[in-house]
Amino acid sequence: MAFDIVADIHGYAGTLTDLLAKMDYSEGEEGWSHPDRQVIFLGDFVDRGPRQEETYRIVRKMIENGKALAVMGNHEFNATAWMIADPTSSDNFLRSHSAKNRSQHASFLNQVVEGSALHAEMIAWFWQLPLWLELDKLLVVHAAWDEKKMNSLKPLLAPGNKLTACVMQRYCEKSSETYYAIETILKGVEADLPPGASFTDKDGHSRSQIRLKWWESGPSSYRDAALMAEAVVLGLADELFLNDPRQGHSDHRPVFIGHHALSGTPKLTSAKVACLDFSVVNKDGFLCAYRWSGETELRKENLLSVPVRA
Ligand SMILES: [Mn+2]
Repeated sequence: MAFDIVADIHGYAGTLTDLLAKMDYSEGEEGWSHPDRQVIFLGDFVDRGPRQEETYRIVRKMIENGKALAVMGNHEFNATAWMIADPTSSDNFLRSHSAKNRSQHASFLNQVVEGSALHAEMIAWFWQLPLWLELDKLLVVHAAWDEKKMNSLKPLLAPGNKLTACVMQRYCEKSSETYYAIETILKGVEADLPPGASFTDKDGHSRSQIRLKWWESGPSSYRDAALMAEAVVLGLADELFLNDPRQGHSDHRPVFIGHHALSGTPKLTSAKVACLDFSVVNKDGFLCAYRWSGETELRKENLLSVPVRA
């Protein structure tokens, strides 16, 4: 099977259909399809963008008609946790309904109407998304492939690597193995900057942690180890970092990830790991895909992208 792996969409349904059309998919009675290829979506269908319900409908229809596969992103996980009662937390929900969390989720809650039947339907569908896909010749996960952490989750997951109430409950304990496993898989591997160092993210928040190229290992500077937008990377120290959480990656299969909000013209991350998230949420961002046809070494000519449109 040949797959077109598509990055984080965040409600940009028009940009998604631009990308599908560019890859010679067409829309028929059964939704978008290609005669001999399938899409694999990397998650993060919702939050931020203008047409979140439509994005959900396009993706869901493709999956139900056997034209696509998908994994869960951290935004679907957070949307699910937002709805789960947690009597032990200060405001009774697994994901706190704090002002900060509500503002991050506001465009979704407004577009689907919080508490509506559509809201419940979408959350029920999010539960069905696998946390990762391990195929014969390729690996797909939203942010980081970590076999040890995946193995720790497997006994707690439903068949097909899907969330369960048990996983959600254990995730509540912020020091649990389950919490760290979910955080790594869906949000990536992070390291602290040197004491006193920080950068400002796109929402204006000061950050003292960077996201890492988790598949590498060995001595590295903060700058070389970071998997982040270019403007952030160039501002990082060119000195070796300590307390390195990276474990390398030995699986021979290529890995596709999203999540890391890279900037600039889409380019291939490496021959074995491709991050396809080029920030569709930015006005100069791109929605990016990789057209995979069985190769074990990824090739830059198989990357394809379209500029964002509302
Ligand atoms: Mn994400």
